[in-house]
Parts: sequence; C-alpha cells; structure tokens
Amino acid sequence: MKIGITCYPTFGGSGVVATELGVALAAGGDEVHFIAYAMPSRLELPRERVHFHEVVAPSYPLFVSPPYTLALATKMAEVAAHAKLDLLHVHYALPHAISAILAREMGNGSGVKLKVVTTLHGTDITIVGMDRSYLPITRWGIEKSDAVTAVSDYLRDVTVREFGVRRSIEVLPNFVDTQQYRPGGASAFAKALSRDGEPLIVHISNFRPVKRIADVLAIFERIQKKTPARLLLVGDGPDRSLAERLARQGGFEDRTIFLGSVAAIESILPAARLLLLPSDAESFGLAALEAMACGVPVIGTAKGGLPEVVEDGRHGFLRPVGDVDGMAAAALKLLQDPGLWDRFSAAGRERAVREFPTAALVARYRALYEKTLAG
Ligand code: GMT
Repeated sequence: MKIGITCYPTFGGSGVVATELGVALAAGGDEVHFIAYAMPSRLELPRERVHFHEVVAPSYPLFVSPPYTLALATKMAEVAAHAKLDLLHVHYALPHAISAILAREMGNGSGVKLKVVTTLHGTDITIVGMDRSYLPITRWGIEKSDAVTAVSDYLRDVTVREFGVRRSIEVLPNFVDTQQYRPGGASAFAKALSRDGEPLIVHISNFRPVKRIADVLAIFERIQKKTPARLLLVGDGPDRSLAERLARQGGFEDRTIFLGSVAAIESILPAARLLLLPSDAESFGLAALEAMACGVPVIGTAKGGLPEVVEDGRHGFLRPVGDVDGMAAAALKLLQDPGLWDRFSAAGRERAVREFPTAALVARYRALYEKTLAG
C-alpha cells in the first residue's frame, strides 16, 4: 500500500503517533510519504520505503499569512499523482483534513483515486475545533473524510456530542514500542540528573495552558517540603517562563531542571520515579502511556481520556482537575512506600505491553485502510 501521512512535525503527541505509525508501516512493507512543513521530530532518515516531502507556503504582500492549507493540498495532490498514493492519513483535523479533501478533489478531476483517513487527537476537537470560527469547517472535514478515528472513547464521544456528527468514528488508541520504552532503559545522563539518589519527578509536555504547568509546580512544591526530590521538566512552549518564575518564587529553583525539547524520551523516562500530568483534559495522554511502559507510575487528572490509560489506584493516582493537594498527597504515598511503588510500576508496564503494543495498533490502522480502500 502507498500511504501519505501528514502531521504537525513538532514534539506533540499527534506528530509522534503519526511518525511511529508511518515507520512501522514501512517496516512492514508499505511505502510511506510524510508530507509536512518540516521533518517530523522523531523521524530519522534515511529509512527504507520512507520519504519526506517538505511543504513550503510562499508569501505575497496581499496575503494576511502564507496560505499553508493550500500549499499543503497542492503538495498532497502532487505526491499522490507521482507516487500513486492509495490514501492520505492526516493527523490533527485542522487544517490537515481540509487540505487532504481538497487534494482528493483535485485528483478526482485527473483520474487519481485517493481516500482520506483523519485521526482526531484532542485539541483539534476540544479547543481549536470548538472555537466558533473553526467549528463548521472542522465538522465538514470530519464528515467528508472517508474514515475517521479518535484516540479515545472520550474524544469520540465529545466529537459526536459537540459537533453533532453522525458518521462512524473508530477508536484506535495510541500505542507504544515496549522494547524501546522499558524499565532500565535510562541513559547515564538521565541517571546523573538524580543527584544523591533523590527521586526524579518528571513532567513532559508542550507547556500549553491545557497542561496546567502551575499545578505541576504547585504539586512539586508540596512534595519537596516533605521529602527530598527533583523536578525534571521536559519540553518547551508558551508557559515555560511561567514555570521558571514559579520555581524561583517557590525557592526550589535549585531542585528544578529544565531539559527543553528532547526527542529521545525513552532515555529519560526510566530514570523517573513519577510522572506528573495534571492537565485540564488529555484526550489520551501519550506521555502517561510511555511512562507506564517504562514502569513509572502516573499522577494525573481524572478527566478526559486519561482514565482510559491509567487506572486510578493501580497504575497511578487520578484526582480532580486543580486538586494539587490531593495529587501531592498521592505522589508522597507512592514515594514513601517502595512496595506500593513496585506494584504500580509492574502493573503499568504490564498494561502497556498487553493493551497498547505498537504491532497490534498498527495492524488495526492497516485493516482500516484496507476497509476504506474497499469502499
Ligand atoms: O497535548 C497537546 O496539546 C498536543 C496534542 C498533539 O497534537 O500532539 O496532543 C494530543 O494528542 C496526543 C496524541 O494522540 C494525545 O496523547 C494527547 O492527550 C492530546 N492532547 C490533549 O488532548 C491536550
């Protein structure tokens, strides 16, 4: 099969899922063409049967901003015609689904048959899509795609409820390579971050308001008052300077390490004792799954799709959004009880291996492609 994949090439979870799916499909014999404005952050080339096509959106004085949606549609149609693509699989609805539908229509005019599969990841529905400026076109993109998937039951339900779409949306959860993400896989660099053997508490995100970075800092402030620990912040984004300010104001700046954006998360996570994910609502929470695969319990919020990944009281603890006291108390419970931590660590790893292995989910995506191509 010949598949075009479009995603945001940044460090976000949707780009990670798209990249790992494409790489796995190519390893299984499919030909994969990534089409994006930059090389996806986790894509390492050269690689057999994997191609990358850069989209450049030229500017012109009359344009408010370079029309990326149109440049992307043009590149998709061009690659589809030359590489004889069977389908385009786009990750994140806006603007990717719209560009793909345009490319499909352009191809139809010249005899190129192309199907469009759209995967909804989260904020494309819960924040961007629900903005009244974008809601009708997001709904249109969902309705006009040949197949639509969502990464959790929660996200599918929100989409059906808020957008009033009646078409089928298949839930295909995120996945993790449990050979790559495993306990004991920490690099010497990551191990050295935990000076004097103090437990490392990790947060990984794009530092956007939905991640509630102030809560991460508030939880850690409470933890370090009771037990020595270090906070490791991985990623970057608009709220990073807020985090730096809060660490300074709280007087625990010397216990906080900002790593910035890191591609090899699997070399960092296994050195952690806990992952903090107190987001407003994660549609899935890929970082939580990656932590579980590494045997790291998760402290997060009982909202969105996170409870579909982390079972409260088994792989970590989930508390209401904003309950920083409850999350700090739950973290301390795990930090102070090694037996409990061991049980949570083993159960999280076991669930990641059993429920979310790459091979099984990639096979489900491929089966969906075949069904879609069969009409
Ligand atoms: O978390 C983000 O804001 C980034 C976003 C993305 O585009 O990568 O993440 C979303 O997709 C991930 C992969 O499916 C999910 O694991 C994240 O939960 C989801 N983020 C939100 O719903 C906030």
